[in-house]
Amino acid sequence: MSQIIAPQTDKPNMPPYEEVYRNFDWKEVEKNFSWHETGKVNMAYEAIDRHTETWRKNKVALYYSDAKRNEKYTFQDLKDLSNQFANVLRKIGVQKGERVFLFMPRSPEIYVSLLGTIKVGAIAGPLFEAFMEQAVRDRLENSDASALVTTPELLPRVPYKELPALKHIILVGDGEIPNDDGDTKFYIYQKEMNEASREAEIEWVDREDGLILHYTSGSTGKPKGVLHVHNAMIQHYQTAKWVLDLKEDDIFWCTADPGWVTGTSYGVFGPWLNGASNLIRGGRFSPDDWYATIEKHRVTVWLSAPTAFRRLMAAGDEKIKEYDLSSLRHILSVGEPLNAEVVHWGRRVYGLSIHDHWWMTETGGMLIANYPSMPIKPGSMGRAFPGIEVAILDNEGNEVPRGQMGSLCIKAGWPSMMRKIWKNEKKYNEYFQFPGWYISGDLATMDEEGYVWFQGRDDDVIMTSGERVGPFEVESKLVEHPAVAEAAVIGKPDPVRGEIIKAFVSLREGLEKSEELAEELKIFVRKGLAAHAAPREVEIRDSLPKTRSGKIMRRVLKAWELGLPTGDLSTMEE
Ligand code: 6R9
Repeated sequence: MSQIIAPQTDKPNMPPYEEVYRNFDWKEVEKNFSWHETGKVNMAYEAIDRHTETWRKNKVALYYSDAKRNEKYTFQDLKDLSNQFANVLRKIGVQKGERVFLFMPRSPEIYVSLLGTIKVGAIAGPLFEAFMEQAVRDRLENSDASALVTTPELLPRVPYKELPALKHIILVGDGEIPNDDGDTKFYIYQKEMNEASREAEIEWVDREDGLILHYTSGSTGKPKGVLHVHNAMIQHYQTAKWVLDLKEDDIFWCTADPGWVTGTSYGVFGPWLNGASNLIRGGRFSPDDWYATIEKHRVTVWLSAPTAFRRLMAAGDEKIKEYDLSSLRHILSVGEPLNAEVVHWGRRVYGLSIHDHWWMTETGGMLIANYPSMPIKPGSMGRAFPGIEVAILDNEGNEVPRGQMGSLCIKAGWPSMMRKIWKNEKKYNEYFQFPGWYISGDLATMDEEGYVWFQGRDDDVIMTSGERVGPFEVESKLVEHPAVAEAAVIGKPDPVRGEIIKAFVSLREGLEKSEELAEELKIFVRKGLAAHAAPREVEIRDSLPKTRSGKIMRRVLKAWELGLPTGDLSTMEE
């Protein structure tokens, strides 16, 4: 198989793997936090306020830049601002446990709102800015969100008059409060902030109280609300320390948006719990912009996704020579399979191995990783984090021999494990069908040394450019179009994006297929759901393969598409 690459980093935070894996205890990690003794916990305090009681008070916590803004915030600044926002929420009457959603383009205000929300003990719900009306509605409806922070530009996508639980909307940026605001009260962020005090009482909560709600897609049904609790900080802290290898002088750049779990667990919590400086870059991906960002901010630790690395690879090695990337000392990747080829390319052009690691929205934090202290096997996701037990199980829940493919499962009970699927206990229980084990839905193999190799998803979930898309959501949108009778959506392998979304549709009676209609359907999903969820290919067919019970057989379409054997067709309709 592929070669082994020896560790490169000098003095990594993590001691040698075998030693630490044997002796690790999460209980010891808790001792880094004062709530270990007091029982009074709040993530925002541990991530921000705590550092203002030390010399880190005036250390830059957040470097923010986009095309228009270029700003710095110290830990003290973030403490003051989040206190102000907490006071805004208190003034309008938001209580502990209520859901406060954040629907904005990347900006410092998202981070301030997120921290302020957590300070009052409310549960934060970050939404990706590209969501269109249906996606926004599903999430606000399911969570019964009582408050929303958004911008005037995004407000038209929020059907607030049809969301009875949504009582307050706080608008960030210049804009008018709508004339006809129904039962929802509107506030202007800057005005409220200006009037709010910088002193605020923190709502001390239980370690098992709700912190954040991230919606994610499964293969069936509406998106699921994955609830994480304050206790997750134990895992965020330790994984950021050992996997991200964050040190006092680092400038850490996580390229993920806070609408996705990577953008909060490792774009907010992990680094700040460690007192590190975070860089946030707004705007869209472009190779020049990204390299210029690393050069300008002297980024030292960089966490991104395979799709970005593949696009940078496609942009050519020459481009890299135009920038000074010498500040980089550690690079990481997550979200999709990182091809061994990309690891080798990284070593050639950046002089650094890209460290792949694995986890999911549901797991709240990293569980399997390549550590700076451990040799890398390119193409592998690495080994179990200390305190984590990984097993590859068969359909009965028995461990398969090393090297054989099976279901990637984790011994239940790590600190950042989700605590709920919001209002859906049945879904939650589906993850735990083998007693004591969490079933990830991924297929993998494990080698003799415990390195885990990703083999695919066990379901129909699509991974496109690092974003998880449930086929059902896209299909539901497509069938809303008046021309569409039925729709089936698959992920089609793509060298750059990992997978692209391909939709198969059949039309209503009497309608003719055309190129124009196929284009129109792509736009329909883009505008109605989200750009990243829009199919890049639409194929109009006379009918779709179905089971006798009427379920559309996505796997058959996929096999046809890829020219693979279709497998068992016994349940297929004539
Ligand atoms: C953090 C995050 C989770 C799914 C997961 C798996 C895929 C994540 C991977 C990987 C191959 C890796 N995935 N890391 N596949 N290699 N290193 O991505 O969360 O958006 O919930 O996605 O992503 O299929 O089950 P989320």
